[in-house]
Amino acid sequence: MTSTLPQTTTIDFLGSEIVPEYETAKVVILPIPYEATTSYRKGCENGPDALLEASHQLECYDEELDREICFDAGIFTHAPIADTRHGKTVSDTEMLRVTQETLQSLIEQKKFVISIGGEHSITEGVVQGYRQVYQESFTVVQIDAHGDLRHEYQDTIHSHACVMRRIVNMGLPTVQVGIRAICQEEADLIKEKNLTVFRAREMAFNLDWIEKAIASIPTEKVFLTIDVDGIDPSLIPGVGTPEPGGLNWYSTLTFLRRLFESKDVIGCDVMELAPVVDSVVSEFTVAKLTYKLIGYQTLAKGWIKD
Ligand SMILES: [Mn+2]
Repeated sequence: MTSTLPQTTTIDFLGSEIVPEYETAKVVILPIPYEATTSYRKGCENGPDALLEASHQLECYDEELDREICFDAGIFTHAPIADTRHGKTVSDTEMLRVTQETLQSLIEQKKFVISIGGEHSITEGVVQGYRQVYQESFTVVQIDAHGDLRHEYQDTIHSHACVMRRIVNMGLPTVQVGIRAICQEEADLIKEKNLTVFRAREMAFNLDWIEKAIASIPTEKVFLTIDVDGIDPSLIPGVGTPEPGGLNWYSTLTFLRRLFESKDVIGCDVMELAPVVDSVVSEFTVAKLTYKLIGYQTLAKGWIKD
């Protein structure tokens, strides 16, 4: 466990002109460019840098919140961890260990961390970091096209397709939103354990699901994991396993704002961005989504500066 300040990265969220001192930053962006088990389209190890570069095109001023949120929150970008780029090998055990330890250290320093991936299997290590610090239970709210509830996939239990099964096995409550692709094993598990699942098919035609989903969360504290393929691939085509029929932009934002207002969101991650050559739509959309998370948390926690 390190007690020194985290090393800075070469690409800062929103750009280097507005980076606060680490000590004063409420928010830490933690890039985790790890990819080992993606099974269809590859490239999510390049997600974090693409998101960070795209964030330089964001307006600091959030027109919904009527604030330059970045100056209220203070956003510090951490150096990448568990980096598999350029052919580097990081074992799943090592990725989970460094992720858990880094999260634990940042949470103990009272930072609101947004981990950016990288493949979804990383979330197991992220959530373990919160479990080291928080004694009380918290709910893992997942936005995703997929259940990620398989026990094992392609000979590993630490696959992107298994991450929510690991979390269910930790004994944490879960609420899954936007789900539209599961296998028989997952369908059986959902019934057997009576898991809370909001299916995209049932969410498509009215917005009732937003309040129902909030009401279904059994704890005050929430960890939010977003696999960006939960949102419709027409908005974010740059994912490893695209599925039609996903969440639209404004219902996603409405849900997230309600979630941050009504619950204590202790952390979040944004996973599985895999950039598409010659298109910046995906990374810009995910960068904007990340800034919206920061904005909603800033409002919810009263970080607003006069
Ligand atoms: Mn997914």
